[in-house]
Amino acid sequence: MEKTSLLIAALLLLLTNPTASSSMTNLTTDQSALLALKQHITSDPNNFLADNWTTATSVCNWIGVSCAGVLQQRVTALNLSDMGLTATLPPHLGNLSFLSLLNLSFNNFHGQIPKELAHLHRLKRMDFVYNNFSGGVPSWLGSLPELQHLLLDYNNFTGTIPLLLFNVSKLELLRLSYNSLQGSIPQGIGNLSKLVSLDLRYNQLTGSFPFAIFNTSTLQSVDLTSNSLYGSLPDDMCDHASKLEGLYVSVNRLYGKIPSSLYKCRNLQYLLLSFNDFNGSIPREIGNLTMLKELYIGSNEFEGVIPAEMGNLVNLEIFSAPSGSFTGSIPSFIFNISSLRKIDFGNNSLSGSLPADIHYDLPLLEELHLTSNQLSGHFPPGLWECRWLRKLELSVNKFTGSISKNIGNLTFLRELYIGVNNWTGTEATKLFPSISLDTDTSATLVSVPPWLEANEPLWYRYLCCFGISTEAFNYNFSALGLLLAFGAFGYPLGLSSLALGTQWLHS
Ligand SMILES: *[C@@H]1O[C@H](CO)[C@@H](O)[C@H](O)[C@H]1NC(C)=O
Ligand SMILES: *[C@@H]1O[C@H](CO)[C@@H](O)[C@H](O)[C@H]1NC(C)=O
Ligand SMILES: *[C@@H]1O[C@H](CO)[C@@H](O)[C@H](O)[C@H]1NC(C)=O
Ligand SMILES: *[C@@H]1O[C@H](CO)[C@@H](O)[C@H](O)[C@H]1NC(C)=O
Ligand SMILES: *[C@@H]1O[C@H](CO)[C@@H](O)[C@H](O)[C@H]1NC(C)=O
Ligand SMILES: *[C@@H]1O[C@H](CO)[C@@H](O)[C@H](O)[C@H]1NC(C)=O
Ligand SMILES: *[C@@H]1O[C@H](CO)[C@@H](O)[C@H](O)[C@H]1NC(C)=O
Ligand SMILES: *[C@@H]1O[C@H](CO)[C@@H](O)[C@H](O)[C@H]1NC(C)=O
Ligand SMILES: *[C@@H]1O[C@H](CO)[C@@H](O)[C@H](O)[C@H]1NC(C)=O
Ligand SMILES: *[C@@H]1O[C@H](CO)[C@@H](O)[C@H](O)[C@H]1NC(C)=O
Ligand SMILES: *[C@@H]1O[C@H](CO)[C@@H](O)[C@H](O)[C@H]1NC(C)=O
Ligand SMILES: *[C@H]1O[C@@H](CO)[C@H](O)[C@@H](O)[C@@H]1NC(C)=O
Repeated sequence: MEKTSLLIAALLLLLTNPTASSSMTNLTTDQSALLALKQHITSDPNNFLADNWTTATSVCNWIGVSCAGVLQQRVTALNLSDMGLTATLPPHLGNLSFLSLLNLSFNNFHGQIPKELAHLHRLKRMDFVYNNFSGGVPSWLGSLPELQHLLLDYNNFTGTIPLLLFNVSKLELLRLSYNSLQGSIPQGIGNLSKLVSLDLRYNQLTGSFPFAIFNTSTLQSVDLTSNSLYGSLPDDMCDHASKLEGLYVSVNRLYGKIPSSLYKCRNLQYLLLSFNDFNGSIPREIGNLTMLKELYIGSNEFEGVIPAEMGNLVNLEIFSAPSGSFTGSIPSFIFNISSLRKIDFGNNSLSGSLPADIHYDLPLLEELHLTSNQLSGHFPPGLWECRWLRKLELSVNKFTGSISKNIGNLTFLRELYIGVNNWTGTEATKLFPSISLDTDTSATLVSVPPWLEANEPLWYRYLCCFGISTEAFNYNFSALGLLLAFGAFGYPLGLSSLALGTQWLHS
């Protein structure tokens, strides 16, 4: 019953729809359009179309072509994704008047998008990602009433974002990243009331940040990374955009404080603010964003202490806050967020020692960066139990005590920077008994173990330049002995660079 009435409704729609009757097209038209496309293809390395798109069979059986229709079969989807095709687009594609999906992603289509595509009134999804289209983003895209997904990332589009684009009221995904777009982002972008995801990263966009975007209640992700946008985050940004999951605005010219009202974006998982001019302290309310997985706030003008409320971020995987002016100690709660994979507090003014008396619960930790702070005391034994640690940077601090022999358990360690500290190294002596750890023993590198030799360029770069930049002639070659011993004893064999720099290993 229901099906029949639906069918009748569809029939009526077809008969009365002015675009359907006026275009006077049929499946033969579709065939000519596709054959015109085939003729434009200059390279089809896998012969996807050459052998398959022949008039011997109906276009509806051609590879990448889908048909549908009530009265008559028409081409509704063209999906040539990832076929290795090189071609320009013929204007004839504009005759595929029933097309709702056009997926040309991951090929080498180039030239401009022909204006005849403006006739594709039923087009819902247009995916041209990873091609080499050039020229401007056509403004006629704004006249495609059904368009939901417009994906033009990784092409060679130039010029500005056409204002008319924001006339497409059904647009959900708008992606223009990795092109060479210039000019400003019109505030009219706030008119896209169904927008879910906006991705304009890696262009050369200037002007004010399009704050009107936060009026959109459907919004989940905004990525404007690496442009030149200015402005400060508005206090009411989460009043409407409460569904926001990702805010990616690193590498711009944003300033001002993080609004404390940010906690209202309760679904926020990715907050990337690095490389801007944000200032002030981190609001304690950030601890209410318990869904947060990745927090990047480095290379800004932030100051003050890291608020204790952040201990509530039990889903945090990446906490990256390098190159700021954070002071105080590293709060112990950080070491109890067991989801953490990466912690970066390098180049700040953090002091005090790492707590020795707590239970370290970081089973997933892969990277710990604490370089260039004023951290002192012993390196806590608990951290040697982070068995997935790949990168450990402790240089230029005031750590004392020894490098524990438990370092031998870190079999995934690839990079270790421990120079310019005040280690005493007794345990390391036990571990490597043949090495003398006198402060002023100098040694010449006579032979390099094969495992090290293979990594020589990397190793040389880290070892050499790190030390030389601080105290060129006070090189401690017993450190080098330690390095060789790693190879000789088969300890962390994966180690490919070890920067010990200028430091004092007292025996
Ligand atoms: C398709 O339309 C053309 C005119 O545009 C007509 O000549 C042709 O017969 C039609 N083909 C079919 C299968 O209806
Ligand atoms: C063209 O490709 C489709 C899908 O792979 C296949 O079903 C069809 O048989 C092929 N036709 C010819 C003539 O090779
Ligand atoms: C388009 O084709 C690709 C590769 O053949 C396939 O992975 C993808 O699922 C197709 N997409 C649609 C929407 O048909
Ligand atoms: C286009 O095809 C690719 C597969 O190669 C797929 O990942 C993508 O989602 C498709 N685009 C659309 C809009 O369906
Ligand atoms: C893209 O097109 C330009 C000309 O518009 C050409 O110079 C360039 O080599 C092409 N790039 C690729 C990857 O095909
Ligand atoms: C804007 O969209 C409306 C509704 O989809 C449409 O009727 C109108 O033609 C569009 N305006 C322009 C200038 O394309
Ligand atoms: C973009 O186009 C310019 C000029 O048409 C060309 O020189 C450049 O190689 C293209 N870029 C890419 C990534 O193809
Ligand atoms: C946005 O919508 C407002 C009100 O509906 C309208 O006046 C304005 O012209 C629209 N802007 C754009 C760029 O479509
Ligand atoms: C924010 O978290 C604190 C605990 O740190 C809690 O007391 C407060 O009720 C939370 N606020 C909101 C609005 O959820
Ligand atoms: C490696 O870890 C095991 C188990 O935690 C421990 O018994 C052993 O002493 C450690 N070895 C070294 C060299 O730290
Ligand atoms: C290193 O430690 C020694 C004794 O523990 C102390 O005398 C010296 O001042 C320390 N050096 C630095 C740079 O902190
Ligand atoms: C539709 O495409 C144009 C080019 O844009 C051609 O000139 C027309 O011949 C074609 N029409 C049909 C019915 O194939």
